Amino acid sequence: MPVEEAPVTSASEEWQASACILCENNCGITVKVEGRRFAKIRGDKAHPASAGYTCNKALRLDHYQNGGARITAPLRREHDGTYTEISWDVAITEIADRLRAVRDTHGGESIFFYGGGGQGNHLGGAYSGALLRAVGGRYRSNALAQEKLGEAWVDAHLTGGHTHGDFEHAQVSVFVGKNPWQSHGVPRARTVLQNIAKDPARTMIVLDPVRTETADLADIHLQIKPGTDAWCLAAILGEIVQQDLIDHEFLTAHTTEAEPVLAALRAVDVDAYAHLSGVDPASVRRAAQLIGTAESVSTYEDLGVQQSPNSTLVSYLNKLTWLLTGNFAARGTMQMHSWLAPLINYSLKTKTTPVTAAPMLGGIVPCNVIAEEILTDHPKRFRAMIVESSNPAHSLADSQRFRAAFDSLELSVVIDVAMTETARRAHYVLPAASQFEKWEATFFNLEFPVNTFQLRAPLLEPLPGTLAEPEIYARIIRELGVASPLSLSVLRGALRLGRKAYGLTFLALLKLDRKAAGLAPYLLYETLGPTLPGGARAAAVLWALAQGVARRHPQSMRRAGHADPEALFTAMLSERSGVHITVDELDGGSWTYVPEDNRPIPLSITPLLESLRGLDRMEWAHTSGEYPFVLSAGERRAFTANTIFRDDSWRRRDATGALRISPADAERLGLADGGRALITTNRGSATATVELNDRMQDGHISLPNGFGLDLPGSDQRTGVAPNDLTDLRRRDQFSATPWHKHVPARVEPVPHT
Ligand SMILES: Nc1nc2c(c(=O)[nH]1)N[C@H]1C(S)=C(S)[C@@H](COP(=O)(O)OP(=O)(O)OC[C@H]3O[C@@H](n4cnc5c(=O)[nH]c(N)nc54)[C@H](O)[C@@H]3O)O[C@H]1N2
Ligand SMILES: Nc1nc2c(c(=O)[nH]1)N[C@H]1C(S)=C(S)[C@@H](COP(=O)(O)OP(=O)(O)OC[C@H]3O[C@@H](n4cnc5c(=O)[nH]c(N)nc54)[C@H](O)[C@@H]3O)O[C@H]1N2
Ligand code: SF4
Ligand SMILES: [Mo]
Repeated sequence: MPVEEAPVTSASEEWQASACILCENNCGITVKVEGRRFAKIRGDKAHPASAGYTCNKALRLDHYQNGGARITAPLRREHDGTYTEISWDVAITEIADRLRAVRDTHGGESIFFYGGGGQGNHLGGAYSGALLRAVGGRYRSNALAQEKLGEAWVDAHLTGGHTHGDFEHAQVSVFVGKNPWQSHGVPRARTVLQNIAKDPARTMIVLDPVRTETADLADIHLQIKPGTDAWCLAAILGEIVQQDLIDHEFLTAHTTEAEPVLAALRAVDVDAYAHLSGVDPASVRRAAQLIGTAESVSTYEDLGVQQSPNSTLVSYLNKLTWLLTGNFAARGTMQMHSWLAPLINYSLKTKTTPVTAAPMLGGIVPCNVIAEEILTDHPKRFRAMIVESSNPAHSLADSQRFRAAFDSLELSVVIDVAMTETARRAHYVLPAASQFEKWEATFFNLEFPVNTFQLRAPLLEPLPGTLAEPEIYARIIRELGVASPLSLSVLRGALRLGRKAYGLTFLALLKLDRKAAGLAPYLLYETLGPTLPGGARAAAVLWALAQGVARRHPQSMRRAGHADPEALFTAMLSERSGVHITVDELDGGSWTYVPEDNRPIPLSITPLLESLRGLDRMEWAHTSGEYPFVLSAGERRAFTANTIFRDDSWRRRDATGALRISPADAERLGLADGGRALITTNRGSATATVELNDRMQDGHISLPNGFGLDLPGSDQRTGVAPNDLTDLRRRDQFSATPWHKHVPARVEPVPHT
């Protein structure tokens, strides 16, 4: 069946709806396109979540679309390390042949998938599972395995799923290792933060070693020593329990196993733990009093703790602050939400990785073991890797180790828009159409009580030579010849009778043929896809996801105005600025999302309670005489955006990604503002421009994320690639998430040459 062409306006007077692709908020934007340039970008007032809001970065998106470094033909790496442009047909045939060979020799499980979407694009990734199944693969990972796996495991124990704060209404808002002023994560973050700061009846508490822009707006800034959150949160919880600020009614009605938790917290020496974390016990007590007596509390934990020592324990303690005080499932408190497609598997049944037997929390291979799963002679090692929409040679801890591992693979394929650090080492590089050249969407649908979704239409024709990911996956699967032609023709036949017949046939097929279940996205793409209007073939998978919403949350879906899944699907296809997928009651509505096994919420997590009890014996400092500083390697700043922009000129400030250091440390070391410093860790060294910054405390230094790219035609990097300095062995004991924010380091002046 022919694929229709997308209706594309390449030189248009019209404002076209789309979204920003730089962080999980995906604020709606409208764009005026001139030729292939984004002449004007504005916040989209019609967007159901962002309502016209954007931060400074969205207006720079032309640097993503037209910033260079695009690839326009499939590339094959030759023996001498050079790349040859090949046709799509040749690329697909060769890749399918080589995948087949790896599968036949070592088993499909040796084929490993990494990525499947970044900050703005998850639609392609929805089809990647079909390719993995087609080759018999089981293992995959992505950036969430560098941040959220410990938190997800704690969530799986407690509420059984992801929770999100209601910062619009919370009386007390707590940010733990999170700087929403710069990094967002909270929709319309700057407005929300300013509203909290302006309102005398509302309070903000920030735990951060840096006096961030968010901390500037806070009522209480607990400026802890880096890496000591576990002690600080234990002290807050200790005070809550010891002063009996807990919500007994909530605990009795909605939780079990509280007693071991309360006993462990009664034993906490509040003053000692506050001192250990470098803060005044009086501030800790005030924070505890506020959290314990507020009408509503919402918290947000992020990389400052999720990429630091004790991260899984800290997630647990953070969640206990709102659970023990009954701040769940009510206005202003922590809420659960619907999913269109869950990003993580919230299950306690944990598989392990094939070589190092690392627990795969959330069903995902932890990033820090990937190199170890490859660089070994173990028969079950990964032999092939497919990377999509991700740049692990830059973003994984210990770049040297990852690169050695990647280079040793029998087959590596990178699907990207640009010639990234990872692409530059792959056997094959497949050029993707950009996120503004195809139908695209994210599954960052994490809001409550109104959860939204936006299917974005292409703003421009694909750059010649590029393809959208669903088409790339489909071509490889076709070449592998794994889907039964009979299934495809039965589905097409049923579809001619209408979507209802199609749905029933699909279900029957999935029951009959287990292989079909694994290939489902591909089958949808091949059958339903070509019938969708405007060339929105990639949206086929949304049809199945809409069925899932209707099955799991029928009332919430109806409250959002969709009578049935077909209506939801139609709305997703046609509303260019996005739709409400579910609507719930602020008070109590969250409980419908708590799985039965988690009702009542079991509060004890035995191994984490053991860690909590062991805090008084635990070493908190990881620095040494040789490496006396704590380096936060990868801070979000006004002009960082992961490695999505590959064009340094997008930045208006901090062009070289300065090393921030306190004025006192700088003076002691003889470093001048604007001078150069050499930063050394046990894994490498790098030089950076120095910025004296009184937001930093002594002993703590920071470098921004996303710098240090290897751009074509230049052997000069701008700024430091943070993972040249990190060590994959420094990782959480439960989730193996990296300690990017806690890298022991040394700093020295670089003499002028
Ligand atoms: N501008 C911008 N925004 C982004 C991104 C971007 O690249 N640029 N990336 C997006 C992505 S992928 C993510 S995951 C989010 C991340 O968003 P955030 O987690 O907010 O980002 P970070 O700046 O990495 O870290 C947050 C804070 O942790 C603090 N911190 C460091 N060490 C510690 C510690 O030991 N304890 C505590 N409590 N805090 C500590 C840092 O000082 C910093 O202020 O941002 C998203 N938004
Ligand atoms: N030291 C240190 N390391 C870190 C962090 C840190 O704070 N410190 N943060 C970690 C975190 S939280 C994250 S999220 C990761 C992010 O790191 P990665 O997951 O590696 O992803 P990004 O840097 O966001 O890069 C996105 C990639 O997608 C490509 N791309 C863009 N659009 C498209 C498209 O339409 N199709 C395809 N196929 N590709 C596209 C871009 O060119 C780029 O290569 O980094 C992690 N690494
Ligand atoms: S908050 Fe800023 S970076 Fe994030 S999606 Fe919105 S405009 Fe883009
Ligand atoms: Mo991230």
